[in-house]
Amino acid sequence: MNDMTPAWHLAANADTNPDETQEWRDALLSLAASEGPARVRQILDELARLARSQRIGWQPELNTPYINTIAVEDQPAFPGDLAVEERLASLMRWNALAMVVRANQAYGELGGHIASYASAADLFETGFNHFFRAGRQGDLVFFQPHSAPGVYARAFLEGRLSEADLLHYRQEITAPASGARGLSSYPHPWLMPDFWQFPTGSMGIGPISSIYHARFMRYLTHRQLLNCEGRKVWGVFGDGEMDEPESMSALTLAAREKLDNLVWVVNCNLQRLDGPVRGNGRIIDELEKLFAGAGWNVIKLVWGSDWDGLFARDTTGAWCAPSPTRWTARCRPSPPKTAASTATTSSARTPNSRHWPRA
Ligand SMILES: Cc1ncc(C[n+]2csc(CCOP(=O)(O)OP(=O)(O)O)c2C)c(N)n1
Repeated sequence: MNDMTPAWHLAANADTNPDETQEWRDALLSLAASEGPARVRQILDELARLARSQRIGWQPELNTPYINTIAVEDQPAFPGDLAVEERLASLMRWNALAMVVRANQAYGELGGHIASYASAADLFETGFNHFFRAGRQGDLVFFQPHSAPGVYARAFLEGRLSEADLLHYRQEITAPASGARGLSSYPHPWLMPDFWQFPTGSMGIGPISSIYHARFMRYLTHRQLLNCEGRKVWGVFGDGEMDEPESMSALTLAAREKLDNLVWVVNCNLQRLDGPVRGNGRIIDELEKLFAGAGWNVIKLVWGSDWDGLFARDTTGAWCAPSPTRWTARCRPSPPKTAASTATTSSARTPNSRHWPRA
């Protein structure tokens, strides 16, 4: 707290008995050290139940610490060649940028939101290389619309698009005259039927469609009309898109129907094309509360592995405490599994060291 802290806040959080507080802290830490986190969760649940029965009026926060949900020691070995994947991602970032800049040079009004893909490239590549499964019995993927240039850049490296195609980004009408196909600005199966599965350019439609697709796939399987077991619906969306009422409106349906065939990856790049980040809050915290409250299993990816060394030196937990007076929030377990999951991410990284264990 500093001198600017309003008086009411001080009054509400003032510790009336610091020694007693310390005793409770010590008790909890010693329980964690001797019996482990499961026992601590049990005790905290019990105390919460007791507080409710006494009408104490306390409610646990829905936020977990501002750190990655999966601890470094729980990460499996990386099932690929990280160096090669990073090199490929760099090539794609570059080609996506070159494609958009060239279109803009040819026609000044053509842009391409290159920062969207720049922030999402690693998420997409991880999906393409390790999760998304193609084919008629494969997965369904809803791509963050403004990241389309990166998907074209990948298709170019795979030989599915030519250089001439890339030279006609957002020029579908004139492209055929040059023997090329035009590339639509955003994912659009009507304009590029053999390329995109879903149109996502209209904010909010992709998220809600992904939920209903996952629901319908469940229905088909249950009615024995089509076996969709093992197939997943993936949605990569921006944090700005989460502002759309459509994005949020079916979250509880997904949880209620236990749609564990649905995974959303929310790319929290804090960009929001046409809107500022709200107040002093943290978007990852905001979204975590929303999704957890709706019954989703939230997996946060906040820090890249270059931060591991710094976290390892934080022996008191000071780094991830939400505020000095609310230390217990550090001990809250993440909510149990439910329907689907969302990962939030930032691209905070520095280029040199890599600590991710290799397969
Ligand atoms: C229904 C609708 N309203 C408005 C827009 C205009 N629009 C384009 S991008 C964008 C915000 C995108 O923010 P975010 O989802 O965070 O993506 P990023 O900034 O990473 O590209 C908006 C509102 C739109 N595409 N669709």
